[in-house]
Amino acid sequence: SAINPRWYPRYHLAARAGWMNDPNGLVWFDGWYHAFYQHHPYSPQWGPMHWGHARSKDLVHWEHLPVALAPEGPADKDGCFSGSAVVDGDTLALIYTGHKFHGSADTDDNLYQVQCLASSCDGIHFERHGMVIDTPPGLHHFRDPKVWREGEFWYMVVGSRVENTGQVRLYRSTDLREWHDKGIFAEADEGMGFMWECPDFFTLGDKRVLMFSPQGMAAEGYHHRNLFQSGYLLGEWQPGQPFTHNGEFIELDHGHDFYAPQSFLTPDNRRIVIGWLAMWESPMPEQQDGWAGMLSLPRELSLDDNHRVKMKPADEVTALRGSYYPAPVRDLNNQKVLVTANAEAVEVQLAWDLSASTAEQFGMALGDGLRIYVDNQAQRLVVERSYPKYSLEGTRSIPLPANSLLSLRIFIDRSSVEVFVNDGDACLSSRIYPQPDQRDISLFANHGIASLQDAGYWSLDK
Ligand code: DQQ
Repeated sequence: SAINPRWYPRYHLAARAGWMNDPNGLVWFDGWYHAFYQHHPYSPQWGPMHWGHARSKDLVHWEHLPVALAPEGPADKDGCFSGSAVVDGDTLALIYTGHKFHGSADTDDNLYQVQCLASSCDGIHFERHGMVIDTPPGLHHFRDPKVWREGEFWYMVVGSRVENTGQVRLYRSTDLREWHDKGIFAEADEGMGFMWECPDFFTLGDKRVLMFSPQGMAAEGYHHRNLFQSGYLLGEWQPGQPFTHNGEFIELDHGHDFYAPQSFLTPDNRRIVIGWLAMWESPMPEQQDGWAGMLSLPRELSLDDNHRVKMKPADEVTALRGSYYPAPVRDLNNQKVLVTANAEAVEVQLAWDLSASTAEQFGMALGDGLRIYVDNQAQRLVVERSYPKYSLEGTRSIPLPANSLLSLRIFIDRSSVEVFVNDGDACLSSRIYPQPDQRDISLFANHGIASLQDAGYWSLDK
């Protein structure tokens, strides 16, 4: 049966039906990019987790494949939770968390999370090998293994909770089956969360990056506004040792809906990240249509001169571009100008000259529900959603860049928006739920002038 097209993405990966959360096992294997994901195929709600599966030649056109892992037990009888993939010789290995309760599922005391292995020669059919790391004594939350190769060893980081402190643990192996406990890799300081989910560890430029998704960081001003966050610590590492970080936890995305990102390397050594475009507390109105959740665009990471991680759309994303339509406007003076009607799958490019823009607010609107605008008084770039019918209202924002150019690449795909600021300096990702007659894009300036150096859009999904 056909899926209701009103919110189902045209160029992002979503389950054909049912529920999706975290991306898992992102990897290049035998000529294909593989994306697995947390999946409940039987309903659009979270349930016993399976690994959904898709592959792509170019990271933007995806082919769905059969479910790769199902919770068949004994080690994973209540769910195949998040994990990663590595290429081991001719085989594709998946390392994931077996989730199980001994007794009733209403208390963490009965919860056991163990790390499991599965492998495949064709990248489609997987043989499960069961548990390779048991739950350490006294722990219950112990999940989301990320494995990488360095020198002669495999290493694995695993997220965990020790009482009320988030932790990452380190393991080492030569064969992916027998693992040695190398102790605590990193641990939350005061206020940094009670559980660290989905740790990932990699080299970027001359730094090491620990990317993870902490639960339990309190909102503070404009920071940590979602229920859970995703971000990173930068630091140094000697193989086998704990990670030493310098500086604070920095959020990777500043929108309403981005969680549990995972990274992988392309054959030409770009570090790409994909996240879940949803948040646990989100109302997810697409559940009415039998599906929920989508993955973000692939995003390339780099380190800037100030040692901040930049995140911009992977080059492959431009392959989606169809025709380009320049916007019929340069300067706006207290007015609103229609750019296009019925924008379902578009990339809008805008470059504002901030020093020549005096308007109190100026930016782009999609129908009555979404505005992406500069608040000149607050000196912030704001993403504002207003879908009261679905209890989705409110803003996320970032400070304006120090230079006078604000350039935006805004990707709309029916029920998502991803805003990339100044070539990767910041990103805001949110889910949106416009009605069919609320898809017109306009540019506006309120109370004053706004000056555009560039404005137009591409139709996407070629
Ligand atoms: N989702 C998975 C867990 C992970 C969490 C369960 C993060 O493995 O910790 O679906 O969203």
